[in-house]
This record gives sequence, structure tokens and C-alpha cells, in this order.
Amino acid sequence: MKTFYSAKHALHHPPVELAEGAFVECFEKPERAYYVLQSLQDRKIGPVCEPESFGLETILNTHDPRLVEFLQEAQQNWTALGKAGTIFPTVFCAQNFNAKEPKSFLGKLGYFIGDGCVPITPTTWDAVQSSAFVALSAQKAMMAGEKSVFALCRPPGHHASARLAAGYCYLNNAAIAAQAFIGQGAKRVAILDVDYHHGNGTQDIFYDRDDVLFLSIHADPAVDYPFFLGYEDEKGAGKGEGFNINYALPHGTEYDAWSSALDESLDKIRAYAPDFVIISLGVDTFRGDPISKFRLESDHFLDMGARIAGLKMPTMFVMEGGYAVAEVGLNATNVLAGFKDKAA
Ligand code: SP5
Ligand code: ZN
Repeated sequence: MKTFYSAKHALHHPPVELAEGAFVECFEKPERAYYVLQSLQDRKIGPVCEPESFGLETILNTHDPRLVEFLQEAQQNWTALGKAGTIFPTVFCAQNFNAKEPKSFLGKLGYFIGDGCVPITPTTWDAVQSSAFVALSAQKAMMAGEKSVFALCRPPGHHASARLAAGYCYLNNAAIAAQAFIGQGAKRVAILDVDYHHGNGTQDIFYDRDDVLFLSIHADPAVDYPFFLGYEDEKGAGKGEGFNINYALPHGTEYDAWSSALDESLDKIRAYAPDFVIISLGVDTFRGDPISKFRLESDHFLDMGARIAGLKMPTMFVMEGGYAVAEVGLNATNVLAGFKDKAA
């Protein structure tokens, strides 16, 4: 299995995030990707390839051009206000309905950023763009006939919606790849999000569509991030009704219950018969994760990969969360290794 990886992810390394009332060291840090890369090289998962560059239109097929422009120009606007240091919003656009984009950059911060865990530094955009290019390069390889590919994206993407960056995510890498598949002739794409957190950005992007089936297995949003979306009664709208499926599980969930939701998801994917499957691969379901409350063990990730391989469908993995830095390489690589062994 090929991996796509760009060292440019390290250009995004803000010193702090705002979490629960305090500035704390970022959980989403460059070491995460280094450990995953090291682990998959040690275990000979396959060649590691540099991503290509793509035109901005590949991103604008999914994202509001104003978000992209905002991210590109944030630093110069911040500097123009006489500010130094990492950029954070202090106002938020709580009413999405009919919300207008303000002229003031301080207002724009709240219009394009959803919470305190998406700091912006002078080099954040370069890393964010390279992460999208990693996903698009993996998608291109799939389109060219690879049966499975790993996009080692960083920063992650699944909390980003068309207009809003949030939850360590700036652009939605998995959604950008799904849209590229559709744009290049795929009839149906399934996105299965196994990150601990609900993929609220991905859900939002495809909510009214039937050509992208979105499934997510995650912590009950009543008790965990992203809090406002991810309930099981969110099933899609209009043409998309029935094509959004959420499994909201309680804190303390172990692999038995988790894997039942996985098996149900895989059955739904079989019934949908997609041309391509995208796995939004967060490994923050691990019991040692510092911000999460599920109880998967490292070996369970091998089994997870094997069950996904049971689909026997072209499958692209896109890295999302996972913050137990010392084990994130082992856990992510276990999914890929479990998949590979079973697919072989
Ligand atoms: C991609 C992804 O996994 N994003 C997750 C964003 C979660 N943001 C909320 C972080 C809350 C941190 N809480 C720290 C608790 C430590 N005891
Ligand atoms: Zn997560």
C-alpha cells in the first residue's frame, strides 16, 4: 500500500491551543505524523510518495472561496492590525442562519473559525494546502488503479465544513478527495469516519447529497466534542435523506460495542455499492488517548483494518485524529497492516 506524505505538515506547529479555558500545548502536533511515518516504514507497509501540487479549484469544489482566501491572507491581515503572535478568534458566529460576513478581520475570524483549537501561524496555510494535496495525490493514485492508498494528512480535516475551520481542521481532506472522485466520474463514494469525534464538517458538506454516503462512529455529541452535531437522528436532507448515518456511542465504549457499529456500517456500505471507500482514520478511540474516552486497545486496530478489508472495495485511508503520540504510529499502522494482511 502506497502512502502519500509531505514534510510540509511541520510548517503547522502552533505553540498553543485554547482548551477548556486555558492555553495548553497543542495536542495536534508534528510528532504525530513523524511517529506514523516511522512506524509504517519500520513495518514495510509500502512506498512513501511525495504529493503533487494541484490547482486551487480542486479545493474550491468543496470549500467556500472566502474560507480559502481568509486562510491565505490571515497573517497579513493580523499583522496589519498591529498584532503579533498566534491568531485566535475571540468572537464566534453562533447564528449560522443568514449570518453576514463582516468587513473587520476580527469579525471574519469568528465567521471562518468555529472554536479555539484552530490557531493560525504565518506558515499554517502552506501545511494546510499540502495536507489537501496529500489527499488529492492519494485520490489520483486510486483513480489510476491502486486498490488501497494511505493519505498521511496533517493537519486533519473532518471538522472543517465548506466555510468553517474547527477542531484542528482547516480544509476537509477526505471531502476534497471524495469530491474529486465524483468530479472524475465516480457515481458513488462512501466515507466511513472512525475517528473518536463526529465528522461534523464532512456530514455538513454532503448532507443533502446521495452520491456520497457518510457514516460516522463517534462519542455521543451530548457529552463530547463537537457537541452540536452527530446525533443518530441526523439522516440527511432532501435527496440526501438516508445517506447520512451516525453511531453515537457513550464514554467508556469498548471494542465489542464499537465493532458492532463498524459491522453495521460495513453492511450499509455493501448495500450502497460505492465505487470508492474513504476511511477517515482517527485513532483517538485508543484507550490511552489524552482527549478521548473510548477504550480500544492497540490490537483492536488490526482487527478494524481486517474488517474494513472484508469489503473488498477500493479503499483510501485519510489520517484524522489520534493524540497518544507514543502509540499513534502503532495504532494507525495496525489498521493498515490489518487491512493489508486480510486483503492479500
Ligand atoms: C481531528 C480531531 O480529532 N479533532 C479533535 C478536536 C477536539 N477538540 C477539543 C479538545 C478538547 C481537549 N480537552 C482536553 C482534555 C484534557 N483532559
Ligand atoms: Zn478526533
